[in-house]
Amino acid sequence: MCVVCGCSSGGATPSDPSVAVHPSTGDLHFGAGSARVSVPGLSQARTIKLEEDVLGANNAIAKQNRAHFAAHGVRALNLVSSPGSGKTTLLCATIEALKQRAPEWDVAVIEGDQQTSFDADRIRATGAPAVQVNTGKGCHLDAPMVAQAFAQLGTHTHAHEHEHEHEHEHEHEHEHEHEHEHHHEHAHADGHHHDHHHPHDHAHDHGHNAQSLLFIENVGNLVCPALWDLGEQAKVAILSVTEGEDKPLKYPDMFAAAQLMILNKIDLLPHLNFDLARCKDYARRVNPGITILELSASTGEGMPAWLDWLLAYPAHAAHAQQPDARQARIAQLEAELAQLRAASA
Ligand SMILES: Nc1nc2c(ncn2[C@@H]2O[C@H](COP(=O)(O)OP(=O)(O)OP(=O)(O)O)[C@@H](O)[C@H]2O)c(=O)[nH]1
Ligand SMILES: [Zn+2]
Ligand SMILES: [Zn+2]
Ligand SMILES: [Zn+2]
Repeated sequence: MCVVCGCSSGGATPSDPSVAVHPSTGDLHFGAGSARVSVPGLSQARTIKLEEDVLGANNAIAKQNRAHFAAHGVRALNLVSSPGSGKTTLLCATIEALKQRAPEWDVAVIEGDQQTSFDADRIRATGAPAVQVNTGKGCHLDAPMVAQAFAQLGTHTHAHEHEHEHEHEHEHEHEHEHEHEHHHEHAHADGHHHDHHHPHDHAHDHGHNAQSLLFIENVGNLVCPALWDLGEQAKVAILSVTEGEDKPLKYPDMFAAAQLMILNKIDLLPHLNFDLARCKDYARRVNPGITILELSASTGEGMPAWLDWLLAYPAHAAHAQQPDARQARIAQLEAELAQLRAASA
């Protein structure tokens, strides 16, 4: 018997219960354990605990982001996809289209990429403010990155300057790291929570900023961004028809976490064997409630329905109140951790 892998002479079955071996093909499934991932040197229980801790820290900031966005009348959307699905192209087209359709809306973008700022430059070329976040080796944006990027955005600074003009005297204490200048202070009992219900009118809801969209282009990656709450109101998964219709089944977490799936590059359909109906069916299998839109960011086909969805967005805001996929995942992890503890006790 090999000490390292635990295989016995009778058959090559690893002792690690988190790895499942298919009896006939020998295929390995490292996500078969309760943690759904295998980390060398860590037990499933320890892995779950680690994930809980890391996600828990992220979630606390995400909650602050959500309150902060709400305080500024900002609706934040987290755009997730594989690399090259057309996120930046869609954003540029959307910003241009909104100039005509809804010029009163403020649009700003946080651009996540590992190394370059090409995409932020493309957004800035439309005239919309954009802040690039380079993640380096990181494969997803997290809530603290978004908090800091939001603080850099011009629209945000403007809002706070506006408050100053109105000479508010209320106290405002930011317990989290927040680099933007607050010319006023308000009391935040639970971290950064802008209380917009306090009696004197607060600049955050003076209304000039009430229709503001913040697009967060996540790092192109269909795996990690599903788990990370940035404080957005909705995740929008963009799948281009060149990627194959089975992506929702291959990356179920991502499509389960999204409220909307955009099928992009439909202008290419005549050249492909992409089965639209099957793709939609797969997406609905992992997420029965998902809205699906087909469009081409290049030709503009299908853009009106996307703009309708964006502009009707208050109707979708209820999602933000409901426990999202990630919270459900944490609850599931907690339950599994409790079971593991009970089993080992
Ligand atoms: N034919 C066609 N090409 C498109 C469409 N949308 C985007 N593209 C092309 O797809 C390529 C990738 O588009 P991007 O907008 O850079 O994609 P992205 O998702 O921002 O890429 P990353 O930031 O690298 O993840 C570019 O060559 C675009 O011109 C579309 O609707 N139809
Ligand atoms: Zn603020
Ligand atoms: Zn991009
Ligand atoms: Zn990641």
